[in-house]
Amino acid sequence: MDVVTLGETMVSFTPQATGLMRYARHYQSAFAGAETNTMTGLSRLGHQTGWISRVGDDELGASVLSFVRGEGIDVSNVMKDPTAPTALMLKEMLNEENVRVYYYRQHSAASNLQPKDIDEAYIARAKYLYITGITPALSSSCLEAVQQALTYAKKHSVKVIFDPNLRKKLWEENHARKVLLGLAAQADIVLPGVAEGEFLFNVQDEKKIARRFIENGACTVITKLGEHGAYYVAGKEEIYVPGFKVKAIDPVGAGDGFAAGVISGLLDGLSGEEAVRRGCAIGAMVTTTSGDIEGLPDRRLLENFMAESREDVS
Ligand code: KDG
Repeated sequence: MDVVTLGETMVSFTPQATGLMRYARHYQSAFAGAETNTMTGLSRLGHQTGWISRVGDDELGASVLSFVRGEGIDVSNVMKDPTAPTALMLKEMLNEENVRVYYYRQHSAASNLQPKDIDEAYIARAKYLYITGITPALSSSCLEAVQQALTYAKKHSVKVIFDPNLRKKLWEENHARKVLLGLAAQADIVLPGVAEGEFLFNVQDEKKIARRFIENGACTVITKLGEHGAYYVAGKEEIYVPGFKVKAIDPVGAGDGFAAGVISGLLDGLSGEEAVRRGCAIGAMVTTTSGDIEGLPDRRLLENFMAESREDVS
């Protein structure tokens, strides 16, 4: 296994028309979950991935399982929980710039995830453990499960990659700050956005953000700068990697695609800078389609995109 992760995957419903959702009559369904978005990106590039979770023992749980399995992600460590439902997410597109998200995930099956669901051998076999700040926000047992996975990763020298993925709707801010900083301290590589750096350290500048994460314990920090690319810091190396110019229509899922690109590059033995460049390319590609995973490329699409697209070197 190259990369394993744990987290919740939901069924998402988006009205087909823009405007207040109270008037919506037709919805499009899809799947949403930052961790499985990233595993999908990796799987499309040919990497071996695994997902640890719970889904409800219900029809939506069955659809999540077959979707994730269909993307080539190992689901042998996903349990069907008969005591709780699969979670839902609704996206209200007020207009193209203003999207509101409503979660129906409290007491969901995935929020019942427990430390005992984490199989030590499964983590030990992976090269990377990928975690985000969403799973620990779901419940105290989910937080314990993330910590258990981290403990096993450390014990077996599995590298830990952490995307803080702040979701303010899911938890109280002071608690979130404390937990996210604690997890970032144990990660080898942290992938924050500027807003998360600001939330955690009250600084906006990417150089200061990187410095604070390194003081907090990380070895490598790659700060996402949206269309402008990313700022990579590892040891004495500090590099700005430009973003790719695209016509973006939906930014959601770009960060997950970015993570997939960076991890894929590292798995392929690229330099840190080249891995981040791959991350920027996939992040940009994801924004060109509506939906979180539809723009994730296979190898051929990625190579063509990187060969043909222009980078923002301004
Ligand atoms: O990163 C995209 C995610 O926001 C989406 O797929 C849903 O995991 C999700 C969440 O918790 O918001």
